[in-house]
Amino acid sequence: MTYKMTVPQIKEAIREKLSHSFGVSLENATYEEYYKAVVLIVRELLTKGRTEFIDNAEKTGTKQVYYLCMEFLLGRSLRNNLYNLGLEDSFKKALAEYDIKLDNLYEQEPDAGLGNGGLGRLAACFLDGLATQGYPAMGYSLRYEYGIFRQKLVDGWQTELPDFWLPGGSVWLQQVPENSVEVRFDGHIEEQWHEQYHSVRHRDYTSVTAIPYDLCVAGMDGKGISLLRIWKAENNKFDMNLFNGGSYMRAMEQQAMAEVITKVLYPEDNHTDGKMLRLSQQYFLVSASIQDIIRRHLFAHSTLDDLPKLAAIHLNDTHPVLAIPEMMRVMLDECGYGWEDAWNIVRQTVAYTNHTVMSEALECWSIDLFKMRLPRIYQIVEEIDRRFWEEMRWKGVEESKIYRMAPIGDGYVKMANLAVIGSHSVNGVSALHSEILKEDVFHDFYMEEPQKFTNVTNGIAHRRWLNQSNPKLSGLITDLIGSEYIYDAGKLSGLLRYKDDEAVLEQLQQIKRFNKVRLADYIKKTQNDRVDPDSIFDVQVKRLHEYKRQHMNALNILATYQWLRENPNADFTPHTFFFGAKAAPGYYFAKQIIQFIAALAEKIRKDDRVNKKLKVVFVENYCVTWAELLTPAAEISEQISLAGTEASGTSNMKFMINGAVTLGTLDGANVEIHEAVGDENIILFGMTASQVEELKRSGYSPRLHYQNNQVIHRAMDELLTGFDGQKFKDIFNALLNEDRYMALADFESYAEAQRRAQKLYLDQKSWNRMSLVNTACAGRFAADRAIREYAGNIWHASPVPPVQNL
Ligand code: DL6
Repeated sequence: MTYKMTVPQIKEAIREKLSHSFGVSLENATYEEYYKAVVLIVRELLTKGRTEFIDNAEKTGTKQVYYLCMEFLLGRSLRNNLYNLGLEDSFKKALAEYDIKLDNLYEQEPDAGLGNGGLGRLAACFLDGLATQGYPAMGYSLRYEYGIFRQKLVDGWQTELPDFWLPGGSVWLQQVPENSVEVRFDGHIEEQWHEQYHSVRHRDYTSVTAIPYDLCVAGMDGKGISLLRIWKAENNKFDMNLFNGGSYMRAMEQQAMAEVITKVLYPEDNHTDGKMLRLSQQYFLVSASIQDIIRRHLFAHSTLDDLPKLAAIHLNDTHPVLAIPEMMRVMLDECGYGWEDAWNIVRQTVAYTNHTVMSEALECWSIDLFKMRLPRIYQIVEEIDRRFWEEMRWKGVEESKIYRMAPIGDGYVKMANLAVIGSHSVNGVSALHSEILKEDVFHDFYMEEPQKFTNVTNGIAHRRWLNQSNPKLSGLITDLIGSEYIYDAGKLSGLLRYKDDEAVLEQLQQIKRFNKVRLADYIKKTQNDRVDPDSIFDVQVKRLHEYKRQHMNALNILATYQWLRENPNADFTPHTFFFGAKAAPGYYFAKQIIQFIAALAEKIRKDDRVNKKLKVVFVENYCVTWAELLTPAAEISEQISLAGTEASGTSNMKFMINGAVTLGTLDGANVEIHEAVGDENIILFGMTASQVEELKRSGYSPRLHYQNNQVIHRAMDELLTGFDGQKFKDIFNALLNEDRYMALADFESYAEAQRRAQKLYLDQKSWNRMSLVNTACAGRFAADRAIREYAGNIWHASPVPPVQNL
């Protein structure tokens, strides 16, 4: 279908929407109404495009991809959809004729913050990649009323404010009440054996209605459109008797209990706290989604036997893993399948991606809680467990090993084990991470079924993170190598031809400066802080977690500050360190690190001896929209996790494509970035994953680093004496006594890498060349490539054939 709209058509559509949907004239409409009118126009186009795309997929029997994930961190949608549909210019012109700036309408849109960080943003990038590559895909998630909290620092301490995104965000959502499904919790199970068959009755359950809301995501040129279906929990039972008896609150209770399921996104990243509500959210998502997938399939087919041929169900991390027993439940209890057949179908359809090696994030649910809330699902998991033991014993596997691999053990349901057992494919998200899964986290499983394990390195939606966020750089690239890279990011390598072209390198530098000024202006406007655009922009933005080692970065800044205040005339290129990070609300140590960074920023800001050369900015409420401004402006990309801890990272890829140089460890996808750009275009430091393991084995003593390294000693002491009215004793003690992520062991190497970066930066020409090489080599980190690998190696799916071939 064509999405072309002429300027007069757009003008008329806007006028009509304003008048019919909002009852206002062009003259009286607010920016918000203009924004919503434009969204409604785009939404209609997307819906039409999606219908046509899916019709073609169905006609051609193209396999459908279902991507289940508790998080989709979409950010804003308007610019992305207009860009991908090729309509940005026409809308800009049409609106200008009404004296409205399209950029101002973009500002009206709240970020859809339905995710915590990398995991959720990856899912959002994949919707773009799937659509652009022409795979018919649906994402499934929850319609959280409150997304990731808004972060506000009060005296440096993170506080959390609710993020009620729906007033500006719901205009993208189309409610589809006719596709609502029932999800059952609690109660008890009655099983009956008749001669031929066995029936299962779920009694006294709590019923919650799942209502779908759909949001379309356009791929490039709109040839493919992905659909994100997010479920809202409702229960419209209102107890009139209780109400009449004066128990007003109790009359509403059931409704409130149901609605709480999709009230708020859990703000934990790489951590799980085993709460009942979280389990309810997970089951709610998978039950509604699996029922929906099966309903869709049975609408066009008479059996589920061919489901694996026509559908791939992807479990993004362990959060949606209950999809496995839920699918079994539907097939056994509602579709009359026997165990073996149902199990084969499930295993051929479902695949699982692991996104973390953090033990605190590998989910386990207490059996008591699980059994009470999900009695039928528990029975099915027990049966999976029983059969697993039987099969492993039959294969002669050692008992202790079976115990480690079984889905039930130590009083818990172990979600990662269940995921591996119930899927036909397990992958990690970078080459190193996938190796660690095989060698460590899932080693027992790997020894039994090595063919199940594979790798798909993450990727980013480069059209969003380069073309849309950095129009000047993408404009230059298009001038130099044409626009094919927009469809095939591998073509960015054509830029390498210009790596010694002084004029091009000079242009790159100017574009970077433009983006730095743009960021500095925004920081002035939003945080009333002044940043020098001629200083080095050094950025670490990601969730606050000890393993990501923001505290090592801050400790090095503190040491640099100590040195500079004693040597104020030293030769030191002005350097601005940016941090953006949210801490999980209950993660006290992470909040202390934020406080440390904020106090350090303040201390340096007030010190006239150094504040022209050194600056720290803590970006409050880091989110997708902030990332879109920070990424194009960055010159140094801090990727400094302890080797072997970060599964992949994706900000490393976004920075790289925007020409920032990675200063990092050989962790996650940094290893592949290093491979892509070569030694001379990355600043590496620190231990490798195997050196980390070796140090753990031989015994790590952080105290020795404190005692033997004067720089560390002095910086840590200042944590104790404190600054800006605060002391950081807990951070001091944690570093001295445990230092779980070996910040002190890597400190010296990190400080040296920082000095190397300063030195390299002095030669602007060669720095610009490094920057160019990074952009040129970033093609392999596109989501399009990752999607092709998932489709080819895991889902065995193909794009919808072009219409003329139908
Ligand atoms: O795969 C996306 C992203 C990786 O890039 C990060 O390295 C990894 O930490 C993150 N994992 C999680 C895990 N989950 N939880 N909760 O967010 O996934």
